[in-house]
Amino acid sequence: MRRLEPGRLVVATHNQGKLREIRDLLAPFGFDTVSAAELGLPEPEETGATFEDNAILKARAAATASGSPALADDSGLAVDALDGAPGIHSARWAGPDRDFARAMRNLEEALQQKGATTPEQRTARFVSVLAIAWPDDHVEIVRGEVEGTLVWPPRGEQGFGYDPMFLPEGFERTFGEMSGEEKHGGKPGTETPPLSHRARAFAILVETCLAR
Ligand code: ITT
Repeated sequence: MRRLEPGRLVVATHNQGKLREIRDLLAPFGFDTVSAAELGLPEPEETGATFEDNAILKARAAATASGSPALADDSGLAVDALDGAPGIHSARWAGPDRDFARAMRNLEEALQQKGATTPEQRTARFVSVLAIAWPDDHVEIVRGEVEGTLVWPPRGEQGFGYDPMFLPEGFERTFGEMSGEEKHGGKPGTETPPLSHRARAFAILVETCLAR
């Protein structure tokens, strides 16, 4: 595994919710972060067949265009009753104007069509694959997942995307009802384990690429 040296790090995302979370997670490490959106980099087309493919594609595009290391996140919600959908197409379900109220309604409709009404029939997991790419094309990737069930109606105004529908296993509040801190769970180095898919992936990244 290659260590990420202090300095400028491009956060290769155009999603404000993700950017906020990644900046929170990176805060203790002292990088000089700038997002792909802030640099005016184009959004690469996500043509990969897996979260890994798409994370690498986004990180490489930003590292090549900026000349700095870049961190990308490809993530999504995999619903068991829907054979893993929306999965890598989670953002697309929200349409071009990124309307997640609509995406959640579509998801609920798809669950109703499958007759998925009990919590046992409504299991899902959030997946986050983080990729760091360097301008010389070297890449490191890690993956984090969190299991839960989908509730209806959506609950809470915090977080982003599908958070108001996602009740993580062992909790009584949806990600939409949690502060950023709660959704991340314990910080690396503390006794509380990380909670969200992104925080879990990040904890592995800390061990492999960021540990001093
Ligand atoms: P970038 O590619 O620019 O990073 P994007 O929104 O297109 O932004 P993805 O292709 O990885 O990102 O799509 C992931 C979608 O999955 C995202 O738009 C959310 O709808 C959903 N998602 C991922 N992580 C989530 C989280 O922590 N909470 C709620 N929804 C999440």
